[in-house]
Amino acid sequence: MLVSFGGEMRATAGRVYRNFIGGEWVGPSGGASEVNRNPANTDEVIGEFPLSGENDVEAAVAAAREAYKTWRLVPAPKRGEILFRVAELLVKRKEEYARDMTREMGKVLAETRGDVQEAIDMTYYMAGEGRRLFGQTTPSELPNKFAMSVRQPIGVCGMITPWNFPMAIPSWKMMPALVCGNTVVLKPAEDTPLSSYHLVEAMAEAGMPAGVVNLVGGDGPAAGAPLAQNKNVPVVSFTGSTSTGRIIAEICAPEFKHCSLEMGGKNIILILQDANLDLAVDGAIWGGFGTSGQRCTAASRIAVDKKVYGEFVKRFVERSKKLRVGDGLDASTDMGPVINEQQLHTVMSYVEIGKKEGAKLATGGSRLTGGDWAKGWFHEPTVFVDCDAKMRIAQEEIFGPVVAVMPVEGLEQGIAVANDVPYGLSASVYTRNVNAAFSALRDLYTGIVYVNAPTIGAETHLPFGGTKQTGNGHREAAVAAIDFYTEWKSIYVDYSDKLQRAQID
Ligand code: UN1
Repeated sequence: MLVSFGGEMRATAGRVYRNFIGGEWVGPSGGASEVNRNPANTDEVIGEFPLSGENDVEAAVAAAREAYKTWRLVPAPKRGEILFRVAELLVKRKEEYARDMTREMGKVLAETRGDVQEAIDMTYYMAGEGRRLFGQTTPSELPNKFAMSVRQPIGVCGMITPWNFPMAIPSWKMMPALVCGNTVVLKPAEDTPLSSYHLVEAMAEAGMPAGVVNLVGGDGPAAGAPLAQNKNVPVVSFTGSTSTGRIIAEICAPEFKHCSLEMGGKNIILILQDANLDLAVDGAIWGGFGTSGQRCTAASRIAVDKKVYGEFVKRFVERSKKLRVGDGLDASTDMGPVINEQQLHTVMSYVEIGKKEGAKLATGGSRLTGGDWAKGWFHEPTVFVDCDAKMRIAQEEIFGPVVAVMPVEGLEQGIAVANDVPYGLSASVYTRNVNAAFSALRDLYTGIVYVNAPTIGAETHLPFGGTKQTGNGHREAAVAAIDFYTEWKSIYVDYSDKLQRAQID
């Protein structure tokens, strides 16, 4: 079979993957598929994946709806036991899945291992929740009356996930939903279907009953939108861009669907005059260029106290220049490619915007071509210095290896700059002054704050999410996820054998 790739016709090879609906691996009803390629070497085919449409989504939702009838009644500890077995399989296959993930989306092996590990952590955590899922008991106002509230599942959850954490994020959504007794239809990012396939395969093998988890591959408009729209899907969870999140929110609004949105970020590292600069440089490199800057938590802005600005810039730029860009499977690589051609062009266009705005390009700024880079979507680690906080490169999410550095006059101005963006996911402050650290913790208006650590590296048992246009008030992970995937039911049991009237007698 020949497919068009950037105008060029190439032969496909590799395995043909299918959707997972009602416990069966089935091809998409329209028969369409797409060939996925390694962003570090586009000659390498990852596989052929389904491009599904509304019919496939309908079938998956119907299967999930049917399965919900029984799954919701399975005791939560038993649901947790299945999740525990999923985690055990992921542990066994971590290396294999991580390698496939690097081939599929480019980030270096150490990071894809971390991605699988996040899925493992979340799965074990939610397996344990099967024996908790705590409600509340509370005294009644009346004698011989018992009062409590319990969590109830909601139904079929539609999940639309991004390519940058292709196993971690689907697990953040699916595991809490499932342990609570909901069933799931997952529509993974079209750039990274393989990791979701692996995750769902492990879930099926661990004994998840048919229809409890369903996987439908495809793109946003053809498969994601019908999933969010489906009237039998009362819960929608989405991670991705703010513009797509707005569309999802609009789809969900008329039916008042439960809708959780995790969207953009413009996260800052704030470096105060007393900071340990070696530590701050390490943090800025990892936060700025980890996953090629393609994290919603990436440290894409760095504000540095003027007193240490020159020294920080010198060290940070030196280190950025030394980063080795290449294939993430190569142990000597520090930074892999960006995900695809379109993302590469977005990064390149922001470099032009930065130059036009008058930011000073201190290193990087170009696509990497030729040699080992000839067949991939590589871009240099790029640092703009002397930026103004109002510049577009310091305000807008780029989702690539581009960092904007700017001088600030102390803590107060640093916090004002930090908060003056449309997003509020993560922020970090480097200082050894306990008063400054606590002031920053209080005043940074974000969902996550770090002290003396970069903006990335959230753990699965703390709430994850952001303020302002990063989210819509919900959080993922931790007990916050249990809150999203359940509804409270308050229960009153009167054992007095007579009519007792609350608030009247
Ligand atoms: C994301 O970029 O969408 O905190 C998630 C972190 C990771 C998760 C990032 N644990 O950077």
